[in-house]
Amino acid sequence: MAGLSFPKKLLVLPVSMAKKTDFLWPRQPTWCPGCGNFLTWQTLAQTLADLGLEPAATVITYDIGCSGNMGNFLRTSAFLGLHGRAIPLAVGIKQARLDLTVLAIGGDGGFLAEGTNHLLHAARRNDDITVLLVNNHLFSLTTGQATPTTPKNLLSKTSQLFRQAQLLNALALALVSGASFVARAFVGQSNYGAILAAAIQHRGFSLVEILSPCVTFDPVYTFGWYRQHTRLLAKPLADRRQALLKAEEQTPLWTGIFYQG
Ligand SMILES: Cc1ncc(C[n+]2csc(CCOP(=O)(O)OP(=O)(O)O)c2C)c(N)n1
Ligand code: SF4
Repeated sequence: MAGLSFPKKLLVLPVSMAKKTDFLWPRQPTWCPGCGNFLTWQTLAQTLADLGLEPAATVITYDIGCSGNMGNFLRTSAFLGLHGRAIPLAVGIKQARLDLTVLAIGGDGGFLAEGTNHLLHAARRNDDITVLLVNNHLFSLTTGQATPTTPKNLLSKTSQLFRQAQLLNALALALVSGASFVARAFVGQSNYGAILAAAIQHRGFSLVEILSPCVTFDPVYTFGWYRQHTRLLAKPLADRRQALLKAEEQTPLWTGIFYQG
């Protein structure tokens, strides 16, 4: 594939003894009770510990937003950036320090509206970062305006302005841009941590679209809805084209690793 390539053999790094609790600040998050972000917070802390990573050698860059607020509750090296700009921050940090594990966390508003260009170019260049796109279908921190992923049947405060708008599909955009690892996960699925782990371990650009219910502003795409409508892929698709077709299906809504090149 085009862009940077990485040695197939993984570098052997010293394994840290850090535990899950070492990745958590001892303070209670301020998300609304029941918000999907709680599960990402807990699952990611466990995954980073399971991977033997060191909190100080793990850098997470954050967008503004409810998902971006995770930077106040996950204990790693961190940079809380501007809305839509967590990806270029992550790219810059990785370019300067190849020894660090670098992730970027942001919402569908940040990565698919304000900062879409950064997502596409990081995928195209195969930058060695992991992007966790927390899709709750809305600009939630600013109380629920429509983003490029807001389905037509979810009536947000600004839906009437965008009735004709085409939705953006994060996985499809990443796949056509050349991303070398593309996955989707629902925060409530049992192998959520395994999908995050595979993305973090992948050498090159990895994207995980995270289906994360906003229990305050989204009455449609609830935990129950996702449990009923998502289905797990048995294994990654054979090629990018097949992955693209699967990524665009809505019924069922597939989760799992779609493509790894
Ligand atoms: C450059 C810039 N534009 C707009 C805002 C206002 N703003 C702050 S949070 C936010 C919504 C965030 O939505 P999203 O990225 O989807 O994350 P969520 O809150 O849904 O997790 C917006 C529009 C900002 N802070 N900076
Ligand atoms: S507004 Fe939505 S996304 Fe934000 S903390 Fe509350 S439930 Fe979570």
